[in-house]
Amino acid sequence: MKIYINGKFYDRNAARISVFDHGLLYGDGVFEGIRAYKRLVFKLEEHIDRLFESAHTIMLNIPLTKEQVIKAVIQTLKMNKLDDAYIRLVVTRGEGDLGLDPRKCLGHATVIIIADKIKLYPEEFYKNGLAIITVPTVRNLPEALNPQIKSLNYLNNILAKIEAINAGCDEAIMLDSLGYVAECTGDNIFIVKNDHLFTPPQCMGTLRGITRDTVMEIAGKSKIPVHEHVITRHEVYNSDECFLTGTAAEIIPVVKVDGRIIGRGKPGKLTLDLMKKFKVATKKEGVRY
Ligand code: PXG
Repeated sequence: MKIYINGKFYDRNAARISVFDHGLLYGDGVFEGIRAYKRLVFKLEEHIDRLFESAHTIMLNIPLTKEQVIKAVIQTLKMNKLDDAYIRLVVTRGEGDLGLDPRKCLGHATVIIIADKIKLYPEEFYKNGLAIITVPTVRNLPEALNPQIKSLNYLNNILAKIEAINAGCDEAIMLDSLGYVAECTGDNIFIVKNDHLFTPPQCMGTLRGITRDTVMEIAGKSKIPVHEHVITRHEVYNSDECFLTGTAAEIIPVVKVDGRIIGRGKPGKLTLDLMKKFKVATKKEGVRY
């Protein structure tokens, strides 16, 4: 495996960064998770745009243009001879001193690209659906640390993930500070009611997921009405169908939430149809390498 760090490729064991890197010391940095399917990088421009937006908000200067980042991603995929891959793109503030002050970082962000094989949820979950719970850890407040920033500080999500794991679940619904549904620890959430799709709006502490956008686009083309709307737990419990979306998970059906059976307790018709259409999109769309 060859890993890209600041323009050079290193073997896995030689790919190292400084212990003074503020990405490590403070979670001061941003990242993206991207997928490639059969030598097509899915929604690459969208991921790069989001990376640059995250960086812009935290005033982190990425020392490459968008085109150069795209080139580096492609180069990393080719170097590793991967047809299908999960790409982790990380930009940290770089090496500084033992203080928060980002001005002390050497003025050069650390850019890392790792391309590896993807490990999906077990196939049975796509067939039979996931059981998830809501957890006590509330999603970061948009007015404190906006979830739109895909920062290296994922402790909010990790705390929720730990609560899910302790309860024997693989994913968890995180609520906002008022108790409305925000999103899951690494996925967005959708519900279906009377053939309409609903998902929380960004202002609820919901990341504008690229898979979420893709699902909304597919639904639009299929004439399925989509609403970005406040969602309560009651509405989730009484939905006809529920599913999660994310780059790693793609579209995964949910059949139980907090012990309540969703719909008929099996992946719903609309969910299965969207899963099929999403698969088709990943096979024909993307940047070829
Ligand atoms: N919400 C959150 C909080 C995320 O981190 C998504 C939604 C889905 O967004 P995309 O753009 O991927 O459709 C994410 C992204 C993992 C993992 O290991 C997942 C993400 C990030 C980091 C790791 O499952 N998901």
